[in-house]
Amino acid sequence: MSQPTHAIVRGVSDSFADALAGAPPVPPLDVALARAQHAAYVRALVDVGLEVHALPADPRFPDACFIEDTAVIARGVALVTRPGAPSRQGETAAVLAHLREAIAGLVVYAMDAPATLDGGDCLRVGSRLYVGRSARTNDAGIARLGAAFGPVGLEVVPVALPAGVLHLKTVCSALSDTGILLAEGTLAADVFIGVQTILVPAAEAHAANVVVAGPTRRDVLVSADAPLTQARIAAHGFVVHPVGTSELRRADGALTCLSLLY
Ligand code: CIR
Repeated sequence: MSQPTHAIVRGVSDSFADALAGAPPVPPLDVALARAQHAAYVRALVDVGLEVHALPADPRFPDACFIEDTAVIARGVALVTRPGAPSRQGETAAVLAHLREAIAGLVVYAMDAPATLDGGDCLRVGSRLYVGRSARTNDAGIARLGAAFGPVGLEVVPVALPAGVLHLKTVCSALSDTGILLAEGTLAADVFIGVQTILVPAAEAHAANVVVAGPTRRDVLVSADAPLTQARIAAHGFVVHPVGTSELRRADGALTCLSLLY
């Protein structure tokens, strides 16, 4: 896995209380708490050595802080997506402009209807790019992903998601080029080809989504309220950085959702 040096994030909007959520949040989402958790996340990215660029929040798009869904970036290529939720499709304009203007040498592609794809459905492990076929990501989106990343040597592997799982990375994430975290009882581990799997206990399923960074890719941002998962990750020689995610989670967000790394 090449080592990311930069992160792009997007602020939590005043309209965040209207963010999409599978289960309507009761009580309503707390924008101030979400902002505080987002700020702590950005500090953790900086602490592990990433240069962070923040795009401004936009009240037209309550979910825009979940910027991961708007692009897939790997091997010098960026595919700006067409998110599966219609209310999120306008989020991509600012991301496209930033990727085109600010990152020299990046090849930037866009995605057209009828394709839809959320970045949260894309999990790169080594030279494979697993992609969840989900309520947000359709076959045309998966084909577009293959057309963008096949030429740079990434093999796209579709994965059917169980009903009720929002994104592939809702239940798993990469720890290295050869290892993943996977929430117990969600996907069969043999979906992933030749990788070592660390299981996350069902009670901490949300913590299967982590961000790996740092100069030697040994720093891992992990949900703060997941002690068993933190211990399992640490036992494999990683340095754990706990980050609070409770309010972002109530809008179905997790750690990878909040940044684009490159
Ligand atoms: C949504 O439903 O689109 C947002 N409320 C949550 C998106 C989370 N994104 C991600 O996991 N990549």
